[in-house]
Amino acid sequence: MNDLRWIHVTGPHGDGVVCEQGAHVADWTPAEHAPVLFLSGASRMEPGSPIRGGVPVIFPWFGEDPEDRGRPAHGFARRLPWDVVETAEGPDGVRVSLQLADDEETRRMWPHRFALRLEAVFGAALEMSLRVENRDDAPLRFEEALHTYLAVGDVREAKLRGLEGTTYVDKLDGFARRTSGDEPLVFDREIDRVYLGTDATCRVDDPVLGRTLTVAKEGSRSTVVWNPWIDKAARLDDLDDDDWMAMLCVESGNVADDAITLAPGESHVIRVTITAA
Ligand code: TA6
Repeated sequence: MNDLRWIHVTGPHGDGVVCEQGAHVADWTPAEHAPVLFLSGASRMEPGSPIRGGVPVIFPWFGEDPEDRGRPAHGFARRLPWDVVETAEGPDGVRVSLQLADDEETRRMWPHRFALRLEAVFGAALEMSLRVENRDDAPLRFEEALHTYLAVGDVREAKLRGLEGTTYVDKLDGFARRTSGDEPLVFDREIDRVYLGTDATCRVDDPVLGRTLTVAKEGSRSTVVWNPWIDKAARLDDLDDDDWMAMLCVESGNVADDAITLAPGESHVIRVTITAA
């Protein structure tokens, strides 16, 4: 049976799970806390299908195929098997490293040579890094994101701080560009926004679970905030109808205006640190 392969990590400060497909962090449960990442119970768990929840690795484009050629939404990296490079106990927790390099299949979809490396440290914090290397002899332009699904008690009671006064693209209103107000973000409808030019740390206050989740980042200028709300959740067959209440995507990447261009041989790293308190 051609099943997905999983790496289970346990440590004194927290446990985690990574799927080799997509180097997909599927769970992080710090000691003394409930799981910090949302994972859909209805997710397809089969080779080639994106996992709904956790931290999908989005590369080399964000959203629909930019050339409208029918290539997979959010790129191909999350659908392919990565190679496990290392699993090692360290001072901050257990580190798992995986890599993906171009091959005939990726070059048919995207004619470039590259290498990706995803590292995740599962401890009192979840530390993730995504390194992109240009192995081509021409410049490499790409979008990327660590598409984090946070677990919340009830999104209607949550507040997101850190994106006040920030320009965003509203994907629900013809990609119109707006600037957010001075108040924390609250959730009473579907939201799908790409905040641009921001390296801000985001904090999600969750009064239902009695915690604040912090998403700090380096090397990322875009933050995407998404909740499907009732109607879109009902249309997604890999999400249970009420799951919209239990999740909030706070994604760290480089999208649209913030896309990255690397010279031959150059590399770029995004780092994301998630904590619960
Ligand atoms: O993160 C925002 C978004 O681009 C939404 O528009 C929604 O499509 C979400 O990603 C999930 O995309 P997926 O391809 O995983 O269903």
